[in-house]
Amino acid sequence: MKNPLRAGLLLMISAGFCLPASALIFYSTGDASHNTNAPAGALENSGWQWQGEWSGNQPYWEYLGTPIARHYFITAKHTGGTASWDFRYNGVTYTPLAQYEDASSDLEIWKVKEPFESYAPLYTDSDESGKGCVIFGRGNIRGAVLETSRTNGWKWGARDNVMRWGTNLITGASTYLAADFNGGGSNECVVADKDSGGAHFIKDDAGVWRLAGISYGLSPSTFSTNSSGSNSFNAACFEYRGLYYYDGSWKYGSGGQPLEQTMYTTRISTRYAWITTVIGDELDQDVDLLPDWWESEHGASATGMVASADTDSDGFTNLQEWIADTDPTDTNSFFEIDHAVMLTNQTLYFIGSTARQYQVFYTTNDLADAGLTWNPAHPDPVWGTGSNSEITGTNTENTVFYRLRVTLP
Ligand SMILES: [Ca+2]
Ligand SMILES: [Ca+2]
Ligand SMILES: [Ca+2]
Repeated sequence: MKNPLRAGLLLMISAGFCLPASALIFYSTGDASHNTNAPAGALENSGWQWQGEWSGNQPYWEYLGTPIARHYFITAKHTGGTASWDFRYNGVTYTPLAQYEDASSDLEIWKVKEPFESYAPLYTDSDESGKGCVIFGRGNIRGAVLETSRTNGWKWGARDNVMRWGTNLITGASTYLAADFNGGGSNECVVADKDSGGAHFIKDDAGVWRLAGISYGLSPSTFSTNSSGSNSFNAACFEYRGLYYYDGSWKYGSGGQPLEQTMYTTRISTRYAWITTVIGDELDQDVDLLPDWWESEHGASATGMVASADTDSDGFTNLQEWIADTDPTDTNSFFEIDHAVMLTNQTLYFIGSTARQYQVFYTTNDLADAGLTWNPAHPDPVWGTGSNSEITGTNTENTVFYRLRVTLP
């Protein structure tokens, strides 16, 4: 039985039944401040920067989610999130708009209203087994030693809602990624209650850290010292011979080898097709902010354009041309104010995309002034209307400079 990481919630899954998981518990230390800052060195940029917080219980940010496209983040279905919850990423709070539950796994994707400025690449290869992974969680810390007569694990301690990172080695990859709790280095961890939704990142053969899994649960996670389970407790345990454990029924741990708890993680690579159907046109495999479809249309392949390059030498990078919805292969197609008519009401004309929003700003400063102030010339951004797009300012100054801003919603 695999126990998903949220205490009290039981999920039926094809492999048996599971109890959800939460905060990381380390083999090497019970120090609650261990690994509470972004990993450095060989593990720098291994996913910490792509963790967002997901909660319906503010001021506590209970779970984690990972942005995977401009308007989508992925988390664990068994967290039970609803549209009334908030998602917070890099200090910005995002509004959930739509929920997509995977019928075949514990994955859940949410569409949000406001766009993400960055998002994580996905692990799509099926070679996860044997690779190390970096894990993020914000659940329970390590509690009391399980048994005083021997060291075989720790009970789940208090929940401090602090994000931590740890590592483990993936030893199996089928429906879930599996990793054992057996002391593999100073950062080895397993998940505990409220770590659900946290990400597991693996480095691919090209050296890019990618989202490979979402924390699901542990097997077993509930133990007892008697056959009835009357004094049951949750624990991180690397040797449960001599203890009773719950696996659909109470069983006794026995045998000739140590019984190590196994962590199960919902696998991204086997659900990639479903993920791409949800995020659709926003799929951006190389996470350079240019969607695959746009790179395919204008470049050599779905990942063949360089965002910072100016392919057609018109002075605008490919990323700027995507934002403005201009043609990155046509030197005559770029973002500009076409002309202005200066009457009582001053109107700017431009070629505007119907898929982009525009706003005019003005300043009465000289453009060479330090601390130039730009003011909106009209209240709200407006959608482009094609080659005849126009915006009339409501400002009344006699001498001003205008500028036009384009936004990708
Ligand atoms: Ca791209
Ligand atoms: Ca260009
Ligand atoms: Ca162009």
